[in-house]
Amino acid sequence: MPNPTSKSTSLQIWGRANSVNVQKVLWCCRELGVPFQRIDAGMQFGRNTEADYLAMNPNGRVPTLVDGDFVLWESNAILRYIALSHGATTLYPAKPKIRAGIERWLDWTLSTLQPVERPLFWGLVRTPVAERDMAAMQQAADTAAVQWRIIDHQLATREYIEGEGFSLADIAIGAYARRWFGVEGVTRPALPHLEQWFALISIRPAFQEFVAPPMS
Ligand SMILES: N[C@@H](CCC(=O)N[C@@H](CS)C(=O)NCC(=O)O)C(=O)O
Repeated sequence: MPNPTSKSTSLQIWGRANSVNVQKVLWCCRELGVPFQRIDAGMQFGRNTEADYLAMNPNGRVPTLVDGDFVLWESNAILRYIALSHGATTLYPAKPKIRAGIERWLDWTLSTLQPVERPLFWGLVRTPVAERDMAAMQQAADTAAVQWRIIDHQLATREYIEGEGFSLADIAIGAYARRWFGVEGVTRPALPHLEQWFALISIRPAFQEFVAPPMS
């Protein structure tokens, strides 16, 4: 049964706390002051392969959001829904060009950044030390660095990723940046704008609460 880690309300978020895609959603909720109940699911907690979970999310992945009788999966779709339904302006501005810029980064995070981050994270965090292939890990880091350089360039002329301030784009990319800067044993290129931005977003209380904890 549910293992609530926050005040019980109608908004439920299913997913283990060490999942990057769950972390993004929790971070967003806290930024907006949206109360929620998180329920462990995925990996060692199971649940996500059971019929009742699959009825909510046929992918058997986390997170899944339940808001009354409304069920939603895909972490970035969940971010958009939470922002829209709580009237956020700077997190997800209504102006088409600004919003489209943010949308671009939300899509890019899942289509381009996540696939190059995953091998590095799994190889260095979820693989026992004795089994780690450090040459392959450095190659993975070099591959990921190509994408982080794009963000570094984007941040050369602005404080936050897109828009008029801290936005959903910072949350989506920031959760992955915690992993990029957190893994050990590989060499990363100096990316000063990215580092400056990460220092800025990582002091946010919601980041500290949900994204900063030790990776596992
Ligand atoms: N594109 C999906 C990906 C979801 C996904 O792959 N979630 C991972 C955790 S980050 C998962 O469910 N892993 C299986 C598990 O936890 O058992 C999203 O953004 O929500």
